[in-house]
Amino acid sequence: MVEWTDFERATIQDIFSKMDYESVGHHALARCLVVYPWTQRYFGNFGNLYNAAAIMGNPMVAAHGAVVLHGLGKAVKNMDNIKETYAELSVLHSEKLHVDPDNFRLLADCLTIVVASRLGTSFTAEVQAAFQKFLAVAASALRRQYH
Ligand code: HNI
Repeated sequence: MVEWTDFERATIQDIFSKMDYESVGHHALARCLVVYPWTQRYFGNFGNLYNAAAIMGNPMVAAHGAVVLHGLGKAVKNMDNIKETYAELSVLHSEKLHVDPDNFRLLADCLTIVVASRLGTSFTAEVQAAFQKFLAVAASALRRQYH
């Protein structure tokens, strides 16, 4: 089981409690689709992803970004049991969506960048370390049902 320090727990909970899931999710997913264009292949039914402006303005990207963030919010509420919390979601991404698990890391990096830009100077190195640890644990739980 993952061990969390009091600082890590408090930091993760603080970041998510103040987060605008809709906006942060939207920007993080849009960034991922622009910066790593091969991730667009999973969203063939989302319509126009032609360029950065189209991606940002696509309402399905906005909606799905929020879904992903709410998914992460579930892990925040279950920090001691992220594996179990994500068991079904892992099966879905593996067996149904066939998402290459390397992409979890790419989306996590885009999310880190969006959160860093929102938090400004309060996103210290220690806060970043806690945040990235959390995302790494979430990504590893999402990878668990791949075989
Ligand atoms: Ni992901 C659906 C959570 C990363 C592609 N994804 C979901 C759903 C949640 C979710 C929640 C909705 C499930 C349902 O309907 O029951 N995804 C997460 C989380 C991460 C993540 C927490 C990592 C932080 N997903 C990714 C990545 C990709 C991805 C990196 C591809 C690049 N996800 C999808 C696709 C769907 C999806 C595709 C289905 C979308 C749809 O509605 O058609």
